[in-house]
Amino acid sequence: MPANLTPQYFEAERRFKSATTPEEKIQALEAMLAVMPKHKGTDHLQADLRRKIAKISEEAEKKYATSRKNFNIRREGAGQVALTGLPNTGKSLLLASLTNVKPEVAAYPFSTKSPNVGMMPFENIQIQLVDMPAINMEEARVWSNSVLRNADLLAIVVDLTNDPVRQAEATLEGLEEISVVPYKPGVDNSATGLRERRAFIIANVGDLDIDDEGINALHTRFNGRLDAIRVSAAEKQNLEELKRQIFSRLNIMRVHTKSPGAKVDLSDPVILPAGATIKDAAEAVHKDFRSGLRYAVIWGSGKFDGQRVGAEHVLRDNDVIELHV
Ligand SMILES: Nc1nc2c(ncn2[C@@H]2O[C@H](COP(=O)(O)OP(=O)(O)O)[C@@H](O)[C@H]2O)c(=O)[nH]1
Ligand SMILES: [Mg+2]
Repeated sequence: MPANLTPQYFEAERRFKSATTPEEKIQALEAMLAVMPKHKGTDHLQADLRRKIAKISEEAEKKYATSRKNFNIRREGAGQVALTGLPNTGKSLLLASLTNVKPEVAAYPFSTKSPNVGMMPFENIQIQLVDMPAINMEEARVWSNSVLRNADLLAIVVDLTNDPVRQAEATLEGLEEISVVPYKPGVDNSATGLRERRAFIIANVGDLDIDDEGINALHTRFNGRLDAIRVSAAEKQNLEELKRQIFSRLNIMRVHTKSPGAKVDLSDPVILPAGATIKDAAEAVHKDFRSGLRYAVIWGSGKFDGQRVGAEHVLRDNDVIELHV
Protein backbone atom coordinates (compact mmCIF):
# COMPACT_ATOMS: atom_id res chain seq x y z
CA MET A 1 0.00 0.00 0.00
CA PRO A 2 1.44 3.40 -0.93
CA ALA A 3 2.18 5.66 2.04
CA ASN A 4 0.69 8.83 0.44
CA LEU A 5 2.89 11.16 2.42
CA THR A 6 1.89 14.82 2.44
CA PRO A 7 3.92 17.96 1.68
CA GLN A 8 3.86 18.76 5.42
CA TYR A 9 5.59 15.45 6.02
CA PHE A 10 8.39 16.25 3.61
CA GLU A 11 8.69 19.72 5.10
CA ALA A 12 9.14 18.18 8.57
CA GLU A 13 11.61 15.66 7.15
CA ARG A 14 13.63 18.52 5.67
CA ARG A 15 13.70 20.16 9.12
CA PHE A 16 14.85 16.87 10.62
CA LYS A 17 17.75 16.66 8.17
CA SER A 18 18.95 20.16 8.93
CA ALA A 19 18.38 19.89 12.71
CA THR A 20 21.47 20.18 14.89
CA THR A 21 20.25 19.65 18.46
CA PRO A 22 18.45 16.57 19.84
CA GLU A 23 15.44 18.76 20.74
CA GLU A 24 15.14 20.02 17.15
CA LYS A 25 15.53 16.50 15.79
CA ILE A 26 12.88 15.10 18.14
CA GLN A 27 10.48 17.94 17.35
CA ALA A 28 10.88 17.36 13.61
CA LEU A 29 10.40 13.60 13.99
CA GLU A 30 7.31 14.17 16.12
CA ALA A 31 5.95 16.49 13.46
CA MET A 32 6.58 13.83 10.80
CA LEU A 33 4.70 11.33 12.95
CA ALA A 34 1.84 13.75 13.59
CA VAL A 35 1.16 14.64 9.95
CA MET A 36 1.65 11.15 8.58
CA PRO A 37 -1.51 9.38 7.41
CA LYS A 38 -2.10 6.49 9.83
CA HIS A 39 -2.88 3.27 8.00
CA LYS A 40 -1.38 -0.18 7.37
CA GLY A 41 0.93 1.20 4.68
CA THR A 42 2.69 3.51 7.17
CA ASP A 43 2.91 1.09 10.13
CA HIS A 44 6.58 0.40 9.53
CA LEU A 45 7.45 4.03 8.99
CA GLN A 46 5.63 4.99 12.19
CA ALA A 47 7.47 2.36 14.23
CA ASP A 48 10.72 3.46 12.63
CA LEU A 49 10.14 7.12 13.57
CA ARG A 50 9.24 6.15 17.13
CA ARG A 51 12.42 4.14 17.44
CA LYS A 52 14.43 7.12 16.17
CA ILE A 53 12.75 9.44 18.68
CA ALA A 54 13.41 6.97 21.50
CA LYS A 55 17.05 6.59 20.48
CA ILE A 56 17.73 10.32 20.20
CA SER A 57 16.03 11.08 23.51
CA GLU A 58 17.93 8.30 25.24
CA GLU A 59 21.24 9.64 23.90
CA ALA A 60 20.30 13.17 24.92
CA GLU A 61 19.25 11.95 28.35
CA LYS A 62 22.59 10.23 28.84
CA LYS A 63 24.46 13.37 27.85
CA TYR A 64 22.41 15.56 30.15
CA ALA A 65 22.71 13.01 32.93
CA THR A 66 26.49 13.22 32.87
CA SER A 67 26.69 16.99 32.41
CA ARG A 68 23.92 17.95 34.83
CA LYS A 69 23.89 15.69 37.82
CA ASN A 70 20.28 16.21 38.88
CA PHE A 71 18.82 15.64 35.44
CA ASN A 72 17.67 12.12 36.17
CA ILE A 73 15.78 11.93 39.39
CA ARG A 74 17.39 9.27 41.50
CA ARG A 75 14.89 6.68 42.62
CA GLU A 76 14.50 6.63 46.38
CA GLY A 77 12.34 4.53 48.65
CA ALA A 78 10.18 1.68 47.42
CA GLY A 79 9.35 3.10 43.98
CA GLN A 80 9.13 6.20 41.81
CA VAL A 81 5.72 7.58 40.78
CA ALA A 82 5.45 10.42 38.26
CA LEU A 83 2.44 12.75 38.57
CA THR A 84 1.80 13.84 35.00
CA GLY A 85 -0.98 15.63 33.17
CA LEU A 86 -2.13 18.94 31.75
CA PRO A 87 -1.48 22.21 33.60
CA ASN A 88 -3.71 23.12 36.55
CA THR A 89 -5.00 19.65 37.33
CA GLY A 90 -3.69 19.75 40.91
CA LYS A 91 -0.44 17.80 40.59
CA SER A 92 1.45 20.13 42.88
CA LEU A 93 -1.34 20.24 45.44
CA LEU A 94 -1.47 16.43 45.43
CA LEU A 95 2.25 16.29 46.12
CA ALA A 96 1.76 18.75 48.97
CA SER A 97 -1.14 16.71 50.38
CA LEU A 98 0.64 13.36 50.21
CA THR A 99 4.18 14.35 51.29
CA ASN A 100 5.74 17.02 53.46
CA VAL A 101 7.06 18.94 50.45
CA LYS A 102 5.50 22.35 49.81
CA PRO A 103 5.63 23.03 46.06
CA GLU A 104 4.19 26.14 44.45
CA VAL A 105 0.44 25.67 43.91
CA ALA A 106 -1.00 28.24 41.56
CA ALA A 107 -4.31 28.98 39.88
CA TYR A 108 -2.48 29.73 36.63
CA PRO A 109 -1.01 27.11 34.30
CA PHE A 110 2.66 26.10 33.98
CA SER A 111 3.64 27.02 37.52
CA THR A 112 5.76 23.88 37.84
CA LYS A 113 8.89 24.30 35.68
CA SER A 114 11.29 22.12 37.59
CA PRO A 115 10.78 18.88 39.45
CA ASN A 116 9.29 18.75 42.92
CA VAL A 117 10.12 15.51 44.60
CA GLY A 118 8.65 14.21 47.84
CA MET A 119 8.44 11.01 49.85
CA MET A 120 4.98 9.67 50.60
CA PRO A 121 4.80 7.55 53.76
CA PHE A 122 2.74 4.38 53.32
CA GLU A 123 2.55 2.06 56.34
CA ASN A 124 6.18 0.97 56.89
CA ILE A 125 7.69 2.30 53.64
CA GLN A 126 8.23 5.52 51.69
CA ILE A 127 7.25 5.96 48.05
CA GLN A 128 8.81 8.70 45.91
CA LEU A 129 6.43 11.09 44.12
CA VAL A 130 7.66 13.36 41.33
CA ASP A 131 5.47 16.35 40.47
CA MET A 132 6.11 16.84 36.76
CA PRO A 133 5.88 20.00 34.70
CA ALA A 134 2.76 19.88 32.51
CA ILE A 135 3.15 17.27 29.78
CA ASN A 136 2.85 19.85 27.00
CA MET A 137 5.57 22.19 28.31
CA GLU A 138 8.47 22.44 25.88
CA GLU A 139 11.20 23.83 28.17
CA ALA A 140 11.01 20.83 30.43
CA ARG A 141 10.93 18.26 27.68
CA VAL A 142 14.19 16.37 27.76
CA TRP A 143 14.13 16.42 31.52
CA SER A 144 10.54 15.17 31.77
CA ASN A 145 10.94 12.57 29.05
CA SER A 146 13.56 10.77 31.03
CA VAL A 147 11.43 10.60 34.18
CA LEU A 148 8.27 9.63 32.31
CA ARG A 149 10.10 6.88 30.47
CA ASN A 150 11.71 5.46 33.58
CA ALA A 151 9.26 5.94 36.46
CA ASP A 152 7.82 2.77 38.01
CA LEU A 153 4.29 4.14 37.80
CA LEU A 154 2.62 6.99 35.89
CA ALA A 155 -0.25 8.76 37.62
CA ILE A 156 -2.21 10.71 35.02
CA VAL A 157 -3.80 13.57 36.94
CA VAL A 158 -6.99 15.13 35.54
CA ASP A 159 -9.41 17.78 36.81
CA LEU A 160 -12.89 16.22 36.99
CA THR A 161 -14.64 19.53 36.36
CA ASN A 162 -13.03 20.26 33.01
CA ASP A 163 -13.70 17.49 30.46
CA PRO A 164 -11.50 14.89 32.16
CA VAL A 165 -11.75 12.45 29.24
CA ARG A 166 -10.20 15.01 26.90
CA GLN A 167 -7.48 15.76 29.46
CA ALA A 168 -6.62 12.10 29.89
CA GLU A 169 -6.53 11.59 26.14
CA ALA A 170 -4.28 14.63 25.64
CA THR A 171 -1.93 13.30 28.31
CA LEU A 172 -1.86 9.85 26.70
CA GLU A 173 -1.04 11.50 23.37
CA GLY A 174 1.77 13.45 25.02
CA LEU A 175 3.12 10.19 26.41
CA GLU A 176 2.82 8.43 23.08
CA GLU A 177 4.81 11.22 21.44
CA ILE A 178 7.71 10.13 23.59
CA SER A 179 6.88 6.49 22.85
CA VAL A 180 5.41 5.68 26.26
CA VAL A 181 2.15 3.68 26.45
CA PRO A 182 0.24 2.30 29.43
CA TYR A 183 1.05 -1.30 30.20
CA LYS A 184 -1.81 -3.66 29.55
CA PRO A 185 -1.57 -7.35 30.38
CA GLY A 186 -1.72 -9.50 27.29
CA VAL A 187 -0.74 -6.75 24.84
CA ASP A 188 2.68 -7.18 23.29
CA ASN A 189 4.30 -3.91 22.21
CA SER A 190 7.81 -5.27 21.80
CA ALA A 191 7.83 -4.87 17.99
CA THR A 192 6.56 -1.29 18.00
CA GLY A 193 9.43 0.49 19.73
CA LEU A 194 6.96 1.71 22.37
CA ARG A 195 7.86 1.70 26.06
CA GLU A 196 5.27 0.26 28.44
CA ARG A 197 4.72 1.78 31.87
CA ARG A 198 2.20 0.95 34.54
CA ALA A 199 -0.36 3.77 34.61
CA PHE A 200 -3.66 4.87 36.12
CA ILE A 201 -5.75 8.03 36.38
CA ILE A 202 -6.01 10.22 39.47
CA ALA A 203 -9.35 11.97 39.00
CA ASN A 204 -8.79 15.09 41.08
CA VAL A 205 -11.09 17.92 42.16
CA GLY A 206 -13.61 15.27 43.20
CA ASP A 207 -15.08 17.80 45.66
CA LEU A 208 -16.60 19.66 42.70
CA ASP A 209 -17.65 16.68 40.56
CA ILE A 210 -21.38 17.23 40.90
CA ASP A 211 -23.55 14.14 40.21
CA ASP A 212 -20.40 12.03 39.48
CA GLU A 213 -20.47 13.28 35.90
CA GLY A 214 -16.70 13.47 35.44
CA ILE A 215 -15.81 10.17 37.09
CA ASN A 216 -18.55 8.30 35.22
CA ALA A 217 -17.32 9.70 31.91
CA LEU A 218 -13.79 8.48 32.69
CA HIS A 219 -14.98 5.01 33.68
CA THR A 220 -17.04 4.72 30.51
CA ARG A 221 -14.25 5.90 28.22
CA PHE A 222 -11.35 3.96 29.72
CA ASN A 223 -13.21 0.89 30.96
CA GLY A 224 -10.76 -2.04 31.02
CA ARG A 225 -7.91 0.13 29.80
CA LEU A 226 -7.08 2.56 32.61
CA ASP A 227 -8.51 2.65 36.12
CA ALA A 228 -9.51 5.99 37.59
CA ILE A 229 -9.72 6.85 41.27
CA ARG A 230 -11.59 9.93 42.43
CA VAL A 231 -9.88 12.13 45.02
CA SER A 232 -9.76 15.72 46.15
CA ALA A 233 -6.34 17.14 46.92
CA ALA A 234 -7.89 20.34 48.27
CA GLU A 235 -10.40 18.61 50.56
CA LYS A 236 -8.14 15.62 51.29
CA GLN A 237 -10.80 13.17 50.13
CA ASN A 238 -9.95 9.52 49.45
CA LEU A 239 -6.19 10.09 49.86
CA GLU A 240 -5.69 7.02 52.08
CA GLU A 241 -7.26 4.83 49.40
CA LEU A 242 -5.08 6.57 46.79
CA LYS A 243 -1.94 5.69 48.77
CA ARG A 244 -3.03 2.06 49.00
CA GLN A 245 -3.67 1.96 45.26
CA ILE A 246 -0.32 3.53 44.45
CA PHE A 247 1.36 0.86 46.55
CA SER A 248 -0.55 -2.00 44.95
CA ARG A 249 0.00 -0.65 41.41
CA LEU A 250 3.75 -0.59 41.98
CA ASN A 251 3.49 -4.39 42.05
CA ILE A 252 6.03 -4.75 44.82
CA MET A 253 6.13 -6.44 48.19
CA ARG A 254 7.80 -5.95 51.52
CA VAL A 255 9.89 -8.70 53.05
CA HIS A 256 11.39 -8.53 56.54
CA THR A 257 14.55 -10.45 57.27
CA LYS A 258 15.72 -11.31 60.74
CA SER A 259 18.58 -13.19 62.32
CA PRO A 260 17.84 -16.46 64.12
CA GLY A 261 16.75 -15.77 67.66
CA ALA A 262 16.46 -12.01 67.11
CA LYS A 263 13.29 -9.94 67.10
CA VAL A 264 12.09 -8.73 63.71
CA ASP A 265 12.36 -5.06 62.80
CA LEU A 266 9.26 -4.26 60.73
CA SER A 267 10.29 -0.71 59.93
CA ASP A 268 12.92 -1.42 57.28
CA PRO A 269 11.70 -4.05 54.80
CA VAL A 270 13.49 -5.25 51.69
CA ILE A 271 11.47 -4.24 48.61
CA LEU A 272 11.06 -6.93 45.96
CA PRO A 273 8.94 -7.29 42.83
CA ALA A 274 5.69 -9.20 43.40
CA GLY A 275 6.25 -12.90 42.84
CA ALA A 276 9.82 -12.90 44.15
CA THR A 277 11.19 -15.99 45.87
CA ILE A 278 13.36 -16.72 48.90
CA LYS A 279 16.31 -16.87 46.49
CA ASP A 280 15.58 -13.32 45.26
CA ALA A 281 15.27 -12.07 48.83
CA ALA A 282 18.55 -13.73 49.78
CA GLU A 283 20.30 -12.13 46.84
CA ALA A 284 18.86 -8.71 47.67
CA VAL A 285 20.14 -8.98 51.23
CA HIS A 286 23.60 -10.16 50.29
CA LYS A 287 24.88 -11.70 47.10
CA ASP A 288 26.87 -14.32 49.06
CA PHE A 289 23.63 -15.63 50.50
CA ARG A 290 22.40 -16.88 47.19
CA SER A 291 24.74 -19.80 46.63
CA GLY A 292 25.27 -20.55 50.30
CA LEU A 293 21.62 -20.62 51.30
CA ARG A 294 20.60 -23.91 52.96
CA TYR A 295 17.03 -23.07 53.90
CA ALA A 296 14.83 -20.30 55.23
CA VAL A 297 12.31 -20.13 58.03
CA ILE A 298 9.18 -18.20 57.22
CA TRP A 299 6.34 -16.43 59.01
CA GLY A 300 3.45 -15.37 56.78
CA SER A 301 3.07 -17.25 53.52
CA GLY A 302 4.22 -20.64 54.84
CA LYS A 303 1.78 -23.44 55.62
CA PHE A 304 2.36 -22.52 59.28
CA ASP A 305 4.48 -19.91 61.03
CA GLY A 306 8.08 -20.96 61.51
CA GLN A 307 7.96 -23.39 58.56
CA ARG A 308 11.22 -24.32 56.80
CA VAL A 309 11.12 -23.53 53.07
CA GLY A 310 13.54 -23.76 50.15
CA ALA A 311 14.97 -21.19 47.75
CA GLU A 312 12.08 -21.45 45.28
CA HIS A 313 9.34 -20.60 47.78
CA VAL A 314 7.32 -17.63 46.49
CA LEU A 315 7.01 -14.82 49.02
CA ARG A 316 4.04 -12.64 49.91
CA ASP A 317 3.83 -9.02 51.03
CA ASN A 318 4.99 -8.56 54.65
CA ASP A 319 6.47 -12.04 55.07
CA VAL A 320 9.15 -12.39 57.74
CA ILE A 321 12.07 -14.65 56.86
CA GLU A 322 15.17 -16.00 58.52
CA LEU A 323 17.94 -17.03 56.11
CA HIS A 324 20.18 -19.95 57.06
CA VAL A 325 23.51 -20.40 55.30
N1 LIG B 1 -11.52 22.55 44.42
C1 LIG B 1 -10.33 21.99 44.21
N2 LIG B 1 -9.30 22.71 43.73
C2 LIG B 1 -8.11 22.10 43.53
C3 LIG B 1 -7.92 20.72 43.83
N3 LIG B 1 -6.64 20.40 43.52
C4 LIG B 1 -6.05 21.53 43.06
N4 LIG B 1 -6.92 22.57 43.06
C5 LIG B 1 -6.64 23.96 42.64
O1 LIG B 1 -6.26 23.93 41.26
C6 LIG B 1 -5.24 24.90 40.99
C7 LIG B 1 -4.03 24.23 40.33
O2 LIG B 1 -3.37 23.39 41.25
P1 LIG B 1 -1.83 22.97 41.06
O3 LIG B 1 -1.54 21.96 42.10
O4 LIG B 1 -0.93 24.16 41.02
O5 LIG B 1 -1.90 22.31 39.61
P2 LIG B 1 -0.71 21.75 38.68
O6 LIG B 1 -0.49 22.78 37.64
O7 LIG B 1 -1.26 20.49 38.09
O8 LIG B 1 0.49 21.53 39.55
C8 LIG B 1 -4.92 25.55 42.33
O9 LIG B 1 -5.64 26.76 42.42
C9 LIG B 1 -5.42 24.54 43.34
O10 LIG B 1 -5.76 25.14 44.56
C10 LIG B 1 -9.04 19.98 44.37
O11 LIG B 1 -8.99 18.78 44.66
N5 LIG B 1 -10.22 20.66 44.52
MG1 LIG C 1 2.29 22.35 39.39
